Order: sequence, then structure tokens, then C-alpha cells
Amino acid sequence: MSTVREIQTGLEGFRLWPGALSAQAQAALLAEVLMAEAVAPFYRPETPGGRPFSVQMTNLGGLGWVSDRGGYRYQETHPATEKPWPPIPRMLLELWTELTGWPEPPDACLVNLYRDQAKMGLHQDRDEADLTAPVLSVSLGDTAVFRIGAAGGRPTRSIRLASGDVCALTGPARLARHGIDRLIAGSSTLVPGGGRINLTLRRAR
Ligand code: MD3
Ligand code: FE
Repeated sequence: MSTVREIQTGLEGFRLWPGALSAQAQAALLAEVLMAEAVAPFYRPETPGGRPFSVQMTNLGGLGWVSDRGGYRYQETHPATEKPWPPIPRMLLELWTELTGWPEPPDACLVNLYRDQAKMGLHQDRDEADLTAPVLSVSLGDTAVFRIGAAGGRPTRSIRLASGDVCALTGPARLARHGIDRLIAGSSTLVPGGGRINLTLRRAR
């Protein structure tokens, strides 16, 4: 991993490592996610207003991000099975330390599954207790058209996130508005059935 190269994005605090994960590492990570799915199946959350997300979600780690009519929050159990979330794979914990240098390990890993026309509207991530801690994102499968812009109505930038790309959000970028406009269908064969999986490592508490 020490050979991965960081590219300049021009957005302060947004660090991007294209191709950080080898094809082998991507397959190994995907296998871990598919195993975890047996305990913590992907499900479709609802917004607090009662609209279903087009993205399917599950979580790994002590805490998982959920959304329903009660609002957005982190909780220790899967909303449908009521079981604890499976652990965060060791390779992700190592990646977190290597790329962020943050002294504490992540306690939450949100796993987003995009199939077909799934997308994610522009939003800020602010449900975590310590907003100075970084977020680390790993992309698997089809390339996504990702949009990010500084807060306060400033223009957004469009960046492609391909399978094996890793990005970290720190400093000013941590509170930037961002979302997924669309997938580029058929750009990867990694995810069985097609689509994209994104894992975000976080400090929730
Ligand atoms: C910028 N996920 O889970 S990953 C999310 O591809 C989320 O599934 C998208 O936005 C996805 O909240 C984008 C890149 C990312 C993740 C977290 C961020 C960008 C971010 C947090 C703050 C700012
Ligand atoms: Fe987000």
C-alpha cells in the first residue's frame, strides 16, 4: 500500500488514491462483504419523511448508520434482524491507519449497494460525534460519477470513483456536500449481478 499514489484534487481535505486496492485485494474485500451479508443483509432504508432510498445499505462494526421515520442515527444492531453488525474486516482497519494516520480505529463502516439507477442526492455527513475525524471511502465494482462541493452553495466538482479507488475526507472537505449522480453500468464485472459497493469507515462516537 505504500506504493499507492495520491492525486491532487484541488479541493482542500479531499485526498484520492486511484487504484489503491489491487484486483486481488478488491476480490478479497468483496468476499468479506458478501460473507457479512449473511448476518447483516442489505436492506433499503427510508428517509425520515418516509421515502425509500434507491441505495441499499448494511453496516459493519460496533455501530451502524440507519435512517427511518425516527431520523438518522448510529445504532448497534441491524434494524431488521436486530443482531449486532458483523466486525469491520482487518484489511479495512489497516487501510484506515495507513492512509489516515488517525490514532483511533473506526467504529462504524456503512456499506452502500448501488444497483441499476440507484443514486444518492447531495448531502452532508454530520451524524458523527467528532466531525474532525476523517471518513475513508473504498469503492468496488462499477464506476460512480461522484459530485462534491464546499458547503455554502459553492460550485460542485464531478469526479469518477472506480473499483479499487480510495478517498479520505478531512478538514474542510469533511463537511462538504457530496453525492452520487449515477453509475457507469457495465464498467466493472466485480460485483455479482452488477453494480457498485461503497464502504465508508468512520468514527461515529
Ligand atoms: C465527502 N457515500 O455514505 S463515498 C455516504 O459512494 C456517501 O456511497 C457515497 O456519501 C458513496 O455518506 C460517497 C465518498 C464520500 C464519503 C463520505 C464523505 C465523500 C464524502 C463525507 C464527507 C464528505
Ligand atoms: Fe455521504
